[in-house]
Amino acid sequence: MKFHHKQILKLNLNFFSFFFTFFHCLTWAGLGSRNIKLLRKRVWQFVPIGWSDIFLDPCRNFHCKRGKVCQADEQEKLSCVCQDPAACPPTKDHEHVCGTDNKTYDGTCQLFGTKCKLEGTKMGHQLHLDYMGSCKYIPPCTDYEVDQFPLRMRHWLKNVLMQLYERDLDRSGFLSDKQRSKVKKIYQNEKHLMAGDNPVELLLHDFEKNYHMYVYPVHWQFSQLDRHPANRLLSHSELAPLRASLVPMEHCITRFFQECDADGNKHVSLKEWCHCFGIKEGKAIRLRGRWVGRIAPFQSRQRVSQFIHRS
Ligand SMILES: [Ca+2]
Repeated sequence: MKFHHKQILKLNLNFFSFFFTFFHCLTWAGLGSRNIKLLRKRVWQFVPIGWSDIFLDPCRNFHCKRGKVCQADEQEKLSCVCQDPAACPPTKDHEHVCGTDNKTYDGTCQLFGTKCKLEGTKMGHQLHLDYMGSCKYIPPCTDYEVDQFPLRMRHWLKNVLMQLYERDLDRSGFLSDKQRSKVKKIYQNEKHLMAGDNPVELLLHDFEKNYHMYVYPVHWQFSQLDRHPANRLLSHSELAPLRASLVPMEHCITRFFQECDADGNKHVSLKEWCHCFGIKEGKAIRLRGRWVGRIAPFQSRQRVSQFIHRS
């Protein structure tokens, strides 16, 4: 027998009101709240799976911060308690994460559950998500590499936007109208440097020659990150999603963001961000050393799509 969705809703409401009335009648009849709870538990054993979540779960609209879960006490008073790391849902290999304690966790649930359990301790305070993926050796970032970094990253940001634009042509929803019209200008400019294995010299030359094409991607990435709250300042946790995705491929990103916070107030302002990418200052960034050879991860088109897929 097929039910129309309105009929299903009506059935659900009838079902809910029946139990609501039934349990209240029991209270009036003098049955203790403990007995009612026991009876309720027995009754719900026969309720179809999923219904109890909809009608019974008092936590359904109660939100807890990362690492915590909602719990109802005997009086159905709600509170947030630490997620038991052992009770996290199973994950796949690609969902593993590396903590700042250099331990691999099965997923963010396990990491933040562990952090919560350590709350109040130095270890808990220091534990953060370091990067996505299992822990591995991350080589230190040299002065030479950190100098190259903004060239690669702003070129990469430009190509992330290009790919979003291409995807938007097939199936809209990746970019807003305003973003689409801004990226369209870069996309249609025949001079734009394609993603690929570009030498550092070429990236620098392109940046100096086509500076205007890099301004929007740098601003765009800032606004993507500046959400909680949107205050033109990037906190450690606002930077974390980008940093955590890129560390395994770009080991300089941590040092880069640290140095970007020029006044050392633990936040990267829009001004600091732009300065780090050589934007607004008008010209290319200051060079500390001679740049030779070819560059690594950011140039790869494949890695750009991996990043888009992840985010
Ligand atoms: Ca912010």
